[in-house]
Amino acid sequence: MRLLSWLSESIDERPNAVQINDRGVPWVELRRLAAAVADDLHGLDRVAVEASTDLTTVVGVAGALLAGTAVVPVPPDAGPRERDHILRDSAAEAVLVPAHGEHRGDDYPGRPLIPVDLTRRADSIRPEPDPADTALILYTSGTTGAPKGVVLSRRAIAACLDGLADAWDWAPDDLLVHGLPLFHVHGLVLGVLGPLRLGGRLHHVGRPTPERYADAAGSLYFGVPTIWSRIVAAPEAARALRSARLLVSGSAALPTAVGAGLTALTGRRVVQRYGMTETLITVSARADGPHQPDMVGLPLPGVRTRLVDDDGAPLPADGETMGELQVCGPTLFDGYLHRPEADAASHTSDGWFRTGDVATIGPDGWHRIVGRAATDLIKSGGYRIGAGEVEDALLAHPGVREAAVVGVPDSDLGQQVTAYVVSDGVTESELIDFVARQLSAHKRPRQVRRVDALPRNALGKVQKSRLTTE
Ligand code: MCA
Ligand code: AMP
Repeated sequence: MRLLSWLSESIDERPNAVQINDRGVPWVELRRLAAAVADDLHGLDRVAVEASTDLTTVVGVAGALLAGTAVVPVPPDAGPRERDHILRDSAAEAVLVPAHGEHRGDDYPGRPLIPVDLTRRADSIRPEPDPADTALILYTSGTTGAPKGVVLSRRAIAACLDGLADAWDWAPDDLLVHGLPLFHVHGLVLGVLGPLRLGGRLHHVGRPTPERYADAAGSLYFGVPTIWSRIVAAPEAARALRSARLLVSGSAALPTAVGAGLTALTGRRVVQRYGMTETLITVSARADGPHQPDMVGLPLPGVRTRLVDDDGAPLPADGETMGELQVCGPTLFDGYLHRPEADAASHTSDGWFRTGDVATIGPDGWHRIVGRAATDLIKSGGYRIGAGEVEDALLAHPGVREAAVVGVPDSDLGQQVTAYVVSDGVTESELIDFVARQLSAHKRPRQVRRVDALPRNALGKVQKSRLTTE
């Protein structure tokens, strides 16, 4: 079966079947627009895509995948530091950009720009690439250093989407609504490639405000907990979601009160699912199955999970014992680009992926995610942010002598990026803007606190736990 089977075969002429912000096209049109991009890319192995929230991103990604060219999404607001790293590390041969966008040629020095032109169409049909070929290289943060490229095969994406179609009864009569960024798994793989493979209609509302979710009248909604929490705080908008079939939450822990509040206002329970960039979605509750608040569900078809202690010894699935969650199965990535040592560190000798998440598994197989083992990976608004990358960006400022970044609990974002700095002659807002200009804006500290010195142990290592407690 083709990766984008619905798009490749669709004769569906309904208007606005795929709508991003205010611009929509029927499926047949999208197929012809993507075929024109595929013609332009013929022979390229890897192309970067400026992943703005725009129809051109969907057309560009679809065109590349039809052509068998691997896609490297670039966050549209990535500053020069982050963008240069992604382009250099991925060795993308060209960049797909909106034909009439506001990007500047010097944002992508040394790379040919290929415009995605929504006035061009083609009818070419090409053979389906090998399922083992790379579909996406997604850049994601580790605890230290620059983001790593996560290599995802066409086969892994197909396995993930088919598993979710089964779990959620996702079908061609669904209207999927969301407002997620198009450069991560949630918004791009589930939120765009999902409809391109499984059919239905897609309405991306742009910014995910409660009012826009309410007005879209979808049957299936995706959101991160921050979005659901803002919807609960807007009861009128929440009530409009009563007509939806399924509300799905993921990317971070859904607070119990938010899930309960949403159910009270909509009459709909919230299905949770769990995954990572490296593993895609591995565990989910079912649309037609039992509901357990605070739990993320059962493994998807073909996925196996286990809990281990600090020494890697197996732990019981008794619903109480906490351990590191390890996973294996058809949705897993093919490794980090050029990082054999990171591959080795993240896998066990018998080939399981170490998620770094602490979980319990019940006798009934239901999973509960307790939290992350490492404190240097922050989840803010559903975005994964490496403390080390933000610290490196702060230290590039001449006024900053030392920096330590932590995630502080926050009722809106889950965690808030907070920086402690030893600095001279620079204000809090200057440092926030300095980071926002170098990296994607969501990685900027929301607060910067000046300290005289960072607390360190006898070996000179920063003791981050003392920063937030003292
Ligand atoms: C603010 N902005 C700035 C600055 N401050 N720009 C430059 N300099 C500054 N100092 C801009 C931002 O760029 C943005 O612009 C606007 O102001 C608001 O940004 P922000 O404050 O960050 O928005 P927010 O309200 O805090 O966003 C909340 C959110 C967002 C919408 C929930 O966090 C979000 O979209 N989260 C989704 C993350 C996600 O998809 N994660 C999935 C990872 P502009 O207006 O242009 O936007 S994949 C994953 O986890 C897996 C596999 C899974 O399980 O799903
Ligand atoms: P990312 O690689 O950005 O997709 O982030 C993956 C991480 O998000 C996981 O390792 C978890 O810590 C977290 N995560 C994803 N889904 C959930 C969920 N449903 N509940 C709790 N944490 C989640």
